[in-house]
Amino acid sequence: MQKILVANRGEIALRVMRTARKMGIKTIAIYSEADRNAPHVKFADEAFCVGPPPSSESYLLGDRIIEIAKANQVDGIHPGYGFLSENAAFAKMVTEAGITFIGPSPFSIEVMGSKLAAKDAVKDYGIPMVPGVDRAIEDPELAKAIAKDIGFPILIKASAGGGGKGMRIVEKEEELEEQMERAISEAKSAFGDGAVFIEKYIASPRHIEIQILADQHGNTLHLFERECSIQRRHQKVVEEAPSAVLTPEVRQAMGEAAVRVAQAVNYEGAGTVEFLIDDKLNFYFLEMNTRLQVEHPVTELITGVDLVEEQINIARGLKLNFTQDDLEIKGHAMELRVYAEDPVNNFLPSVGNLETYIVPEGEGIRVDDGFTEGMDIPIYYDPMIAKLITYGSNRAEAILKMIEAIDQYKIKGVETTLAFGRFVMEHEAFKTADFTTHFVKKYFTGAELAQGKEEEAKVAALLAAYLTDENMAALKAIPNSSSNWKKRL
Ligand code: MV4
Repeated sequence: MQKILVANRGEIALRVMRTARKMGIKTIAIYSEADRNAPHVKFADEAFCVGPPPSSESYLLGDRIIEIAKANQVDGIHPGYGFLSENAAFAKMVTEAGITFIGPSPFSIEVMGSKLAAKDAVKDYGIPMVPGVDRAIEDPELAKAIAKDIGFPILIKASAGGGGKGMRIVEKEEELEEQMERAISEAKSAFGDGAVFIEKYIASPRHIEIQILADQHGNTLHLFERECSIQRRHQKVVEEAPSAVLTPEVRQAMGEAAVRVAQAVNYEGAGTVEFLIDDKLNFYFLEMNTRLQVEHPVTELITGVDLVEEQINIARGLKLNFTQDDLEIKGHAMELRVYAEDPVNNFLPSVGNLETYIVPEGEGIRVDDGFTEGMDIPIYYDPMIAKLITYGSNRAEAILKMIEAIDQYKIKGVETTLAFGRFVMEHEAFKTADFTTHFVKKYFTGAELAQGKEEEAKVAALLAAYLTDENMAALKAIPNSSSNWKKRL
């Protein structure tokens, strides 16, 4: 493999290209008109515009991307995450064009894209599942009988759903019929597939996922877990590896279960098997993500494995050059997703210009980003600016390093989730690892940060009051300073 096209943008496009370059592989970027000056375009050896800013007219145009690849002697296409990464039809088209899709087979993508098909595929592999049914339910009377059998509360899920979309909690029998009808019609309009099923609702779980690597020669390994319980409305905000609560025994059992899930669909490449765990550390298989995940760096830091390098080598047909026994967890890694959102204002998107953008540096600090100072954050895509990742010899160290890195990170021009990250890192429940997926909802209102902001504003106002008109004039003579002051006030 000598030339790779990265069918993505932003931080993940850059992250993939860095490894490709390290491996001596040439890189091709694609970009939309909104991303003309983006770092991933500048970094690549060659770059091609695929269309106007909306994803549907650019990054999602599989045909166009494959045409560019064919016209430029590309050997492999890396899809990153999001966009076309879990599109089985795209993976198939790439392969049929004689290009290597750096990811799993269309078959694996398709099976895991349907929760019901996934459950069916793994049913003979001894994987712990949430009590429930593994087929689509349409008849409300049947649903009631099943729900009574499982016990309320239950959860209705859409087979084609993802990221919590189309999920409905049902507390009692009287609500079931109406909720089911709604779930079915929602699933039809959102996914074009009205299949829904029922599971017992695990009320206060933690979200643990296992990283998998599988080569084309039958070797399937796990690279331990990531804990992603700190999320807001199904958007992950903080991830870490390892989880602070798994015992070595549960870790091994989950790792082995995840390997069997991958084997059930002849998985090839990097993948992630998602589980819920309850307060007794019982674990239940949820779904498998057939892509490189946003939070993959925390696994890289604790294992020393470059997951993109492994993806490329697997796609080339190479055998994994390590075994399960070679892998061990060393230290602890923490990741904060830095979004252009205002945590004080209900995480409202805060797009605009990165007037100041200075990233933290130092031992144990990694920043995966796709922006530079002065750039606009486009409104068309995911509002994630960067991933701030820290590493320490233990969890407390990784947390301290994160706080230090947040303090060093200087972003002006847009609101970000940096201060929210600090709130999490300093929270007693987080520090003691006593949390569930309800952490944000339970502890964060926004007022916690608003107070800090008020203080800041007061200081600025006081300072301004002391400034005479002459001082102000002097200040204005310094380029840019007056405009900065106005913004801070
Ligand atoms: C659940 C659950 C409780 N019980 N399933 C949310 C997204 C999708 N991947 C599965 N999800 C859940 N499934 C049962 N039977 C709770 C969630 C859930 C959740 C899972 C992982 C991380 C964050 C979450 C937030 C709310 C609900």
